[in-house]
Amino acid sequence: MEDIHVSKRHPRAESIRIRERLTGHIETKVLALAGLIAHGRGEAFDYILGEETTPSAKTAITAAAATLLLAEHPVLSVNGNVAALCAEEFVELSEATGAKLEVNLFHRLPGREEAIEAVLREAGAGEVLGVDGSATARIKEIFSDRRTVDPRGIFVADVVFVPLEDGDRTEGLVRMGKKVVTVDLNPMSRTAQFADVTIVDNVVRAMPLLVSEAERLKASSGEELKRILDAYDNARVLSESMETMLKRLGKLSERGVYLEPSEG
Ligand code: PTJ
Repeated sequence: MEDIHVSKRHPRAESIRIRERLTGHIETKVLALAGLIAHGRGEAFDYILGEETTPSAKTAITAAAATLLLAEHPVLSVNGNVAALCAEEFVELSEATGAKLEVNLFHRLPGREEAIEAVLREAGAGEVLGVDGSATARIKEIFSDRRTVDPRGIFVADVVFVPLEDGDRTEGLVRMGKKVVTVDLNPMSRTAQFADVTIVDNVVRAMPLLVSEAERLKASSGEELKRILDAYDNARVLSESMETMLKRLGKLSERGVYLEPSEG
C-alpha cells in the first residue's frame, strides 16, 4: 500500500497519514467499514485530550505491563483497527510478555481473519490464534460474534488485552473472572469503564510505550509487579483523563479562538 504525499508542514500531517493507512486497509479487508467510524470517534476524543500521552495514561501503561507480565495465560486480542495501526507493536508486546496473539472480530466478514493474520505475519508473528476455523469455543457471556474464541487463547486466558472496542465483551470477560486491559480514547466507553486497566490514549502513541514498559519490567520480581498493581486505581485514572479533557476545554473556552495562523 502506498501512502499519499502529505507535506510535513501540513498542520495535521500525522493524522492524515493515519487516515490514509486506515482507508487503504478497507481494500485489503483488514479494516471493517465501521472501523473508520470508530477511528473518527477516537480522533474526536484525542483532539479534546490534547493529542498527548497524559501522566495518568503512563500510570495505566505501567499497570498494563505489570498485569500482562504477571499473567499465566495472557492473550492479546487483535481486531482490524489495531492490525492496521500497530501490528509490529503487537508482535513485540507478545514477545516481551509471552502473550499469545488471537484474531477476534466484531465484523466477521469473509476474508478478514486471513487478511489480519497476513498483516501480523508480515510484522513477524509466529503463532496466530483464532484463524483457520480454530475459534471453536463459545463464551456465553458475550452477545456478539466476538463470542467465538480459540480454546487455546481467550477461552483459557486469565488476562486479555482488548484495545479499541466499546462493547459487551469486557463485561462478559470480567464476569468470567478474567482480567481485562484496554486502550481507549473514550473514558466513557463500556470497555474503558469495565476494564481492570484502561489506558486512555491513542493506541498509536500508547503501544510503543507499553512495549518498552513491558521490556523494562520484565526483569522485576512477582512481588514488585504486584506492588505496582496494589497501588493502581483504575477509577482514579479514568477520573484524571476526564479531568484533563475538562480542564483543557475549560481553558480553551476562555478564548474561543485559540489557533494562530501559521507562517506562509
Ligand atoms: O475489526 P472488528 O470487526 O473487530 O471491529 C473493530 C471496531 C473498532 C470497528 C469495533 O470494535 C467497534 O465498533 O468499536 P467501537 O464500538 O466503535 O469502539 C471503538 C473504541 O475505540 C471507541 O471508544 C473509540 O473512541 C476508540 N478508539 C478509536 N480509535 C482509537 C481509539 N482508542 C484509542 N486509539 C485509537 N486510535
